[in-house]
Amino acid sequence: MELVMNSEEMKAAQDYVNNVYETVKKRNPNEDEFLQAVKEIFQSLVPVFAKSPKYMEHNILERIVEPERLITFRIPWVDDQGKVQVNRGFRVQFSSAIGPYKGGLRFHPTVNASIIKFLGFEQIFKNALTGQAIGGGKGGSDFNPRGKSEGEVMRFTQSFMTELCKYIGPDTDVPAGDIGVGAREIGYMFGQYKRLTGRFDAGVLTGKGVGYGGSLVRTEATGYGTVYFVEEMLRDQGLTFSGSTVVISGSGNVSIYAIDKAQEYGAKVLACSDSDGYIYDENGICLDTVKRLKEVERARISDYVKEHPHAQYFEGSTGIWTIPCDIALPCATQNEINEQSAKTLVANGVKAVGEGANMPSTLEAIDVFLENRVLFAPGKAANAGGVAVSALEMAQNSSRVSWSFEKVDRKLKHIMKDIYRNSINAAEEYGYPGNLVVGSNVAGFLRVADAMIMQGVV
Ligand code: NDP
Ligand code: 2IT
Repeated sequence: MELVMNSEEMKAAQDYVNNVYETVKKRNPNEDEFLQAVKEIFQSLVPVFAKSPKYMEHNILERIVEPERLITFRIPWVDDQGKVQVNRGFRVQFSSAIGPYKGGLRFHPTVNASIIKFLGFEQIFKNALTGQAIGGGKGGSDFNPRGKSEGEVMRFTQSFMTELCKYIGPDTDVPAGDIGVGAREIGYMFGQYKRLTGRFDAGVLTGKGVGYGGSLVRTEATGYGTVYFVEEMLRDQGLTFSGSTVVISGSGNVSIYAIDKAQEYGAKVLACSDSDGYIYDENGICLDTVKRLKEVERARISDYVKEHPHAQYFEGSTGIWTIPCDIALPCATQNEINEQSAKTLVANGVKAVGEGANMPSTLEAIDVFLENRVLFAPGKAANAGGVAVSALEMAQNSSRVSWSFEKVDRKLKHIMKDIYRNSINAAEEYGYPGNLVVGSNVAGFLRVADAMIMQGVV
């Protein structure tokens, strides 16, 4: 995204950003995803440095981009054949400027330092946007849950926690789920943490089962929050989900509850996917089938057509973006929409794109959306509902109460509206009206940067 240069201050700010970015590139070679996330955020902040040089004087950028701590560790475990397996574990404790480190854990074979750092870096700004007192962190492992037995998943997850428990705590670092980590894995981790420490530290993890300290609405929060955010963005332009056609990638936690809320709002969801391919149902996706296949049977999305023979299954997950739709919600994984897919969506008349996943659009794809005046809701704003309800779970855990579904849902809706409003206002104030990429990055950054200045050089 090119920002317009119109003053000496802007030139000085751009030079500062370019210089720090070059240092980051040198220090983090071969970390493409991390550099992509850094580049997007840095470029958005140029108008902030131009307007308030104090952030340059305190060299906030070079500090914020360096994790406070990156922990990597060995995870040995025994498979069902009695063979010893070894995976690699990560936790990045990126920023504690405004609260304890907070962010999910991802179990997926593609996990490496670059992936964990891009997610952790994004999380700093996302968490600040929620208005809650949570810093930025992320973790996970290159463990592949696909095809593993219940016993294998439990043994692996316990071994993962045996090491991770040394670094986390309700006031230190509070992990939750992400790709490949849901209520089952959080349960095994909580059990192992309790056994190792001898304490029922309810607030050490979020996304727990409702029966032992979990918050109502946490399961639904990311998908619901994404739809709440996008509805707010649509409403500003006189549009709505009601009567629209929607394509939602993925069929995991975020996708399922995005489908749920979009349908409740009167949209027709035409397609969803998994990493192997996508289904197209012209009658609108049957969510009960998707939920049973994915949440209960842990089956493939291709099985959908066995029960709904009029629907079609196509191999390859990215083909989903060739389906004409009014609203696209990428809810699977990073870089799932490239420049070509973005152009196809635009050519097919897409009006709005809302990122339920983290960084699902490449930088080039974002440019295509912005240049073509597609309403674009970036992930760190649109998918912040998950971590926001995690923070509400922490609040309930510390005060030993549990709130009703309606109460948490109401708070979630308010938080998503506030994030939208604050991001739109920041975009306007810094000279990029309507640009939620700039607006969300700026609004998140200012909160963290001000806290860093107040806390001195630490
Ligand atoms: P899940 O594991 O529940 O589901 C992930 C979905 O995405 C599955 O359908 C999976 O298919 C698909 N997928 C995963 N990797 C790939 C890939 N490389 N290519 C194509 N499809 C893929 O994860 P979540 O729903 O929790 O997470 C989805 C996205 O949302 C991630 O980007 C995550 O970081 C983000 N997010 C999650 C939050 C949460 O609260 N859970 C909060 C905010 C953001 P398959 O089953 O074949 O692997
Ligand atoms: O990317 C994310 O915001 C998450 N995976 C949720 C993190 C959390 O701590 O709830």
